[in-house]
Amino acid sequence: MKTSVNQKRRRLLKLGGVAAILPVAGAGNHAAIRSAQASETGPSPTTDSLSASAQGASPLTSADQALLFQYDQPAVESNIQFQGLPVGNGRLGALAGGASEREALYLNEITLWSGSKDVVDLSYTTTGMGTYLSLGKLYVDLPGHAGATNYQRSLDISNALVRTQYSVGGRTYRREIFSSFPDNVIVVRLTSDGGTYNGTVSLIDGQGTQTIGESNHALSFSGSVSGSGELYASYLSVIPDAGVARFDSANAQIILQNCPALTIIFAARTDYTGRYVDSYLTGINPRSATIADVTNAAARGYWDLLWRHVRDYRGLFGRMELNLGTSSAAQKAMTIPARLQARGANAAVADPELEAMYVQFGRYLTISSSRGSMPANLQGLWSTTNNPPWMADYHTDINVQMNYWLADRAGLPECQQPFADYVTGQFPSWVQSTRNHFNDAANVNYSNSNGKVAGWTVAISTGIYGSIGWDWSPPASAWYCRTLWNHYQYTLDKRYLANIYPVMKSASEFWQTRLIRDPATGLLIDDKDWSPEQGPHQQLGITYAQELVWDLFTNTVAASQLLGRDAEFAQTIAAMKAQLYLPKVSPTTGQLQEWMSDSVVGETGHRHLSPLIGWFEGERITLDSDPKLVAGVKALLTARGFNSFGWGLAWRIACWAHFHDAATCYSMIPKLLNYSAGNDGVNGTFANMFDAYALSSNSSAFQIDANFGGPAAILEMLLQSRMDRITLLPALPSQWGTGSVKGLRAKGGFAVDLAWTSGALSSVKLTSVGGTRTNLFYGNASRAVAIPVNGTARFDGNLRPVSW
Ligand code: FUC
Repeated sequence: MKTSVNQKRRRLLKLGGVAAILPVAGAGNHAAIRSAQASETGPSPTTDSLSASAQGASPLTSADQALLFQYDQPAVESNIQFQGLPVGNGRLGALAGGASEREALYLNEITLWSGSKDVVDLSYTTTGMGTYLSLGKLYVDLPGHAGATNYQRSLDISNALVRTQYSVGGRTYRREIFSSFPDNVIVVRLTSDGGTYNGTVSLIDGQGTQTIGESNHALSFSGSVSGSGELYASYLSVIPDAGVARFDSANAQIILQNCPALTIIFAARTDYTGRYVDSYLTGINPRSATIADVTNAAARGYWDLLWRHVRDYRGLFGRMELNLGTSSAAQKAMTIPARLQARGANAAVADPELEAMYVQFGRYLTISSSRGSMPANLQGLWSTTNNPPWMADYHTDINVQMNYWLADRAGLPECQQPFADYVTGQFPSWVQSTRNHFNDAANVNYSNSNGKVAGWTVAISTGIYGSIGWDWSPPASAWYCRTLWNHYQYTLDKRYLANIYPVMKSASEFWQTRLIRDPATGLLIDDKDWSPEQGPHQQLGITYAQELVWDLFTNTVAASQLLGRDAEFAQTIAAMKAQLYLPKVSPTTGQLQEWMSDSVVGETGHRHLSPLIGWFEGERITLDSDPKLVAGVKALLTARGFNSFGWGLAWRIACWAHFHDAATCYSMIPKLLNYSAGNDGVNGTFANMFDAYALSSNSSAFQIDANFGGPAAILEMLLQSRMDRITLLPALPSQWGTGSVKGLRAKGGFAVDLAWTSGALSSVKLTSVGGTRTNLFYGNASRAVAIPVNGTARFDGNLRPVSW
């Protein structure tokens, strides 16, 4: 491409200032965990003043204050799942490898799935229930940049940017990568201090279609997923500031020649709608929409794209700040793999800034994988193959629910909406499958003995075209409803409640029809079932189900009253709730029973905490409950052990936080943060901070649940809430002696800021986000609070009102 001097100058003004304003922090320049508002300092002194004045003050948190994960090596491409740095706009994402000679982006679009519609697939196959698929790869090959020196890359979660910087031949080269929610594109910007880029840009369809060269140095692919027939398309444009970018038809790639800087803009879409009424797909090829995405983004120019992205992201991310104390200079100087190794190796040496960053990383992943489209799946959004573990689906017996433990607690209520949209969108399929297939002869382990069926439930796995896979799991619908209800508890949003209510009512109808009478007690119990995921099948009255049905009936009655609907139905299920068999403490073991009889035996230390669901995240059993019952819960939790992996640890920490046992909670955090290389069969955290789930002695899989559940459990150590109460610092470990949190959310409709000094609460600020009344608890102090909607109230460390 030939560019006139004036064109070149204009482009440089629009695009070229970015390298100057985004210095990559040097080693040892780790983030202070501090006020995000205070850290929005505007452009750094090196800002290109022309561009800055044209665009207004920078929304970027400056590099010396941002939360950064730093590395001195690129990802090895074959390990990109464990080492690649994630970007995502809730739908369109990538893992970036960052090698100097080859930038590799492993691309995903969260709705790209195989599978059939409305199938009950007991054998759990990729053709029946389906699997999440890889969108493809984007490569920028720069052979001349091999052997770079001064290499650094980082993930900056304050600004949602991946950056790389290195030197070749005395020149410095920089990259920035982000996925923009407002503009629906992934953007890669390459700049240099007087160097040039010579190489290729290529795009590979994960489903195998041929990449096409388009006019104006663009590439595209599009196709239809075999089986599901889902249509997908992608489009990529390479925009050099100067030099040449041209299409090489022999190899279907763009050739770069002597480009001092360039911008790559990538878009992808599918025809998925998420709605049963559309049969989930429009049948309209999304190609023109992806061309429009790229064209519109290119017209804005890099600076504007970056600004819009960062403003949008910070609008969510900046809502919560967390300070758990200060790490040592030596800790802050470490790269992430070394820092994780150190954290796991020596449980006694706290790294409070890393622990706070782990929480904020969970928020980053929430914003990046759960916005405006599908819920975060087993791998969030970031899967690198067409055969991800467990299809990277939606698992209903802990995993997808745990994915939504964090959003509302951490000030990201809109990120819960994809889960609600998913359930309400699939609901008609699930009702139909339950009606038509739940009582099939093949479902001998779970079907209703009375031969009747109503309402809905699902299997252990759910896909995206209304299909469900593996064994039926009768209590799964009740747990999905708990996740839906939870969002109402935090937001008091009645419009949302009206939207989810039919789903809750229908799940209650399922149980109204399914519950049977226990001949021994005359009480209502679950029919044949399996306690996830252990012990014998065909068990009656399992604790997991009794607790979840109690929860479902309680919340459905509350919802019906709040909405003024179905009074008679609510009365009926309230009466059934009063007749539910409630789990007992075993006289022999002293533990809460997982099954109705002690003669049923499972693994004491099993990874699942299914029978503890009424303790967390359910609310039936609390510290105020019958002491014998509480002791039984504690005995079972103790027997389950303290050594688990990702989600098993996260669930355990949340449970121990409800016993106000800070030391036990904290003892499990180094295990969550223990470094896993990916090929060592170690549980913990990979170099890219993704959760590592060991599958065998030489392989671990990425499973995202603990990346949300771990941070949520940490927040439960700082604040616990129910509709009428907020307990402050219930499990604060000595390692986080002095700190603060701003923007935590509490059930009952509140945002809470807390500060503490030497282990003692020093100040509380409560802001209504819809709530007006609650009761604050701290240690032995308590206080009833009434504030107007959107009002605030402040208290000192003894919960005495303070006027500031
Ligand atoms: C559940 C768990 C497994 C795994 C899988 C994805 O079945 O029991 O441990 O997390 O989900």
